[in-house]
Amino acid sequence: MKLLKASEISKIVAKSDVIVEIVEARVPLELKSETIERAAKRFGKDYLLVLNKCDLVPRNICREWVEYFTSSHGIATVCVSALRSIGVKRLKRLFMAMLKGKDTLNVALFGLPKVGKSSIINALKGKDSATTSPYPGSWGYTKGITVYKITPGIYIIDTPGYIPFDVRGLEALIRSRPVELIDNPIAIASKILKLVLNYNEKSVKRVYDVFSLDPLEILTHIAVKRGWLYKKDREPNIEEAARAVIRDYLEGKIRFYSLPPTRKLSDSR
Ligand SMILES: Nc1nc2c(ncn2[C@@H]2O[C@H](COP(=O)(O)OP(=O)(O)OP(=O)(O)O)[C@@H](O)[C@H]2O)c(=O)[nH]1
Ligand SMILES: [Mg+2]
Repeated sequence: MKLLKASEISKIVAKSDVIVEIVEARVPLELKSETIERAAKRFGKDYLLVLNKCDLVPRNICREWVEYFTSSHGIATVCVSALRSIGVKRLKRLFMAMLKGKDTLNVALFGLPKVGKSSIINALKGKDSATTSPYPGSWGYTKGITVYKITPGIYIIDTPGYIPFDVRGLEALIRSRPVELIDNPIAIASKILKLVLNYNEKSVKRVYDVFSLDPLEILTHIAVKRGWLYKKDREPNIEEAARAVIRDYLEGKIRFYSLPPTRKLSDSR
């Protein structure tokens, strides 16, 4: 699976006018990197943070995240959903305003695999030009740097997913390789379930129809319910269930969202 190399970032930033970092509105802080913002500053380029997949998060929570980044950190931030075309026209208008007085505007998109970089380009263009895919490395993921013309004068650079050195832990692990190649999927899926349960106990029940706070119990339930049993001893294949949970998490099937650090956890339940 091809990822964007750190050494390629400076070259792209140097050639661009606007640097856009894409994260998911569900877990913005787990996906945001200092690397992109710093590169934009170093080259004196405009930097914009886009919280994509806002269709998976209540509107007021998206607003709170925008407020958090804009007011507390002075970062220009917008919420969009490439899939549902929410906020896309606004984003386009923003780029058109930035184009004023120039012949061309080159906009570079960066972000971890599967945050929706190529989907945003398609939403801006109004048709499927850039290939997209649901899981890291699955057919259609972005393998190279490609430039797309959005409207006369506005060019958007799509880049392969990037795993920044300062984004570690769960998100980096599940996005840096195809789900089939993840080592120890049971430990990773257990972390996902614990994270989701911490924010919203009900969401696991909604997807898997089991109420438990024990990840292994949940994985066993999924394996039994779906008939995933080892042939030799008929024991539940919880490894298969774990990979299913990782895919569901990446696909946004498990409805959950994190909250800005300024917000109390109990407020969301
Ligand atoms: N729910 C939801 N899903 C989205 C949204 N945008 C993209 N997706 C889905 O997220 C997955 C990844 O989208 P891509 O556009 O391929 O992501 P990418 O960042 O270009 O991924 P790489 O090229 O692998 O780095 C796809 O299954 C999309 O359908 C969105 O706004 N909402
Ligand atoms: Mg892509």
